[in-house]
Amino acid sequence: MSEVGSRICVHTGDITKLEVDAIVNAANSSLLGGGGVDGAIHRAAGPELLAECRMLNGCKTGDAKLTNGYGLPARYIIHTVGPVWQGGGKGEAELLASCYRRSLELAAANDCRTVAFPAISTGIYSYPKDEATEIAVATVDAFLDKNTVPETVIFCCFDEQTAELYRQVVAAHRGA
Ligand code: AR6
Repeated sequence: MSEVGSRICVHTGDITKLEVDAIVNAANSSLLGGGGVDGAIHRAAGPELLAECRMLNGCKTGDAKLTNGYGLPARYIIHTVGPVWQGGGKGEAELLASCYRRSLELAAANDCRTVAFPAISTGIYSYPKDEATEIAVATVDAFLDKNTVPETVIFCCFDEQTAELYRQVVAAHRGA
């Protein structure tokens, strides 16, 4: 992915702190908040976020919906619903790829030049990290290859171990 590779960054830290055009939320289908990164985003954005989310009528697994960022430094939040890991035979890989694709489509449609993703489905939803990271990098890589917006995608990892895994997978794609 030589040229595209330079448009992908790996960052370690809290996604709610990032000054980007959009951050992606690993939500659930109610879009009404939860634990993990979803809880952190709702706490940081404030109650107006929940009020906007209530009007969205939820979101299907693999799809995404956009809201304002409210109290966040990010202008928008793209809420996507990852699959719950059920062993791999329930279409989880395609659904996870769809989360990344649909989020990027919404980012492009709203002229977001910088977008940050958490490691969707790899926390409470138990998706194996190695496989999820491959899907995340491959799907973002393919999208950036065909689109000029977003310009930059940041994989925001909550811990250094996850960031190291992302760096390895991104490097492997760069070499491809
Ligand atoms: N910044 C960046 N990454 C984070 C943060 C943060 N502030 N907090 C957690 N992570 P999870 P899921 C990482 O469980 O597996 C919620 O209840 C975390 O270390 O947040 O898609 C929703 O409402 C992990 O690597 O999301 C759903 O019900 C990654 O974010 C359900 O959890 C995703 O972990 C979704 O589960």
